[in-house]
Amino acid sequence: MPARPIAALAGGVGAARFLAGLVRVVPPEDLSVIVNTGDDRDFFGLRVCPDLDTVMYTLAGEVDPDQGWGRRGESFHCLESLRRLGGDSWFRLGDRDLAVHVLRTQRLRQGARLDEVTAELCAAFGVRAQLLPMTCDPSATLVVRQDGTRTDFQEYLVRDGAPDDVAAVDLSAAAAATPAPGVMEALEGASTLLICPSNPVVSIGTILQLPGVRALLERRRDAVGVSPIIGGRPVKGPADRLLPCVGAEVSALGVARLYRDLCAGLVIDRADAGLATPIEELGLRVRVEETLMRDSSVAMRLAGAALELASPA
Ligand code: FO1
Repeated sequence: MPARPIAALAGGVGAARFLAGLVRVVPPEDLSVIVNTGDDRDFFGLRVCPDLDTVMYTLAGEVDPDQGWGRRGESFHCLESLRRLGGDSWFRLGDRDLAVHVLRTQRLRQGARLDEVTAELCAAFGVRAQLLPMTCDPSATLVVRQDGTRTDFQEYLVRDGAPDDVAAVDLSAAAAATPAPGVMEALEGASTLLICPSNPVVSIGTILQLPGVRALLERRRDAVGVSPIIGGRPVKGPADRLLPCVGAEVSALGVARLYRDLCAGLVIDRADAGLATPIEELGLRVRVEETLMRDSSVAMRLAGAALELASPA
């Protein structure tokens, strides 16, 4: 099958909102999305893939609009019952969401690969963009805490509330994994490469750890990224606690320095217009836009701006 014209690297909520804008300015069939699986883990024996599901639910119009993750109109009867029976309930798995994890786990146990199951789920949800897990192999991101303990990413983020006691991020599982079928082909064959506004360390950084991915992007050096940092703060999530672990400043300039060898351009927020010149001095084209995606019209404009930056006249 020929590669789709646009390939995007994606994490969770920020990426999903951006991609929902993108599929309103280009045909969804033109898009392949390579999604981080470093956040995936098992709960109650069920395989949960938060970033894949966040992107899938958002593109299907099924996401909880306030949280940005989980399903719209969700209930929590199963989780509440599990809690009463003594099960862990810190990770809010809703009843409708659980149906997806049950089906995914069943298909994986039948021998289907994660990319195949993802395609089946996307078809069932009517998602026409191609969602590719970055890998079908184990790829769990671990957070190394200052006391030396290593915590699974969801335990760090959700159970423990993302404290600032992070010493390092361990992406070695991703580095030992093989890209899922179709990932390298999508990245090689796309005429436009986008890096969604996702955490540069634990979402995009995890995908870049996969053997061959960073090298491919460096060889092309034509990707366009969207900064997830506005005015020195992440829109959502723990990027401000994790960027310093890789020696990066928590700013659009810090993101630009991380992406400079991969990207031709970076879209930054209006609040960061003053950083345009230093980012251009790194050799990147810059576009200043509203990047806080309060509604779909902002997401559409942002996606359009990223596409224009990728293909300058
Ligand atoms: N994030 C939370 O902050 N609390 C939760 O209880 C929670 C549950 C959850 C369940 C399914 C799912 O797909 C995502 C969920 N998330 C939750 C979001 C998730 O932890 C993160 O947003 C991503 O892993 C980071 O991209």
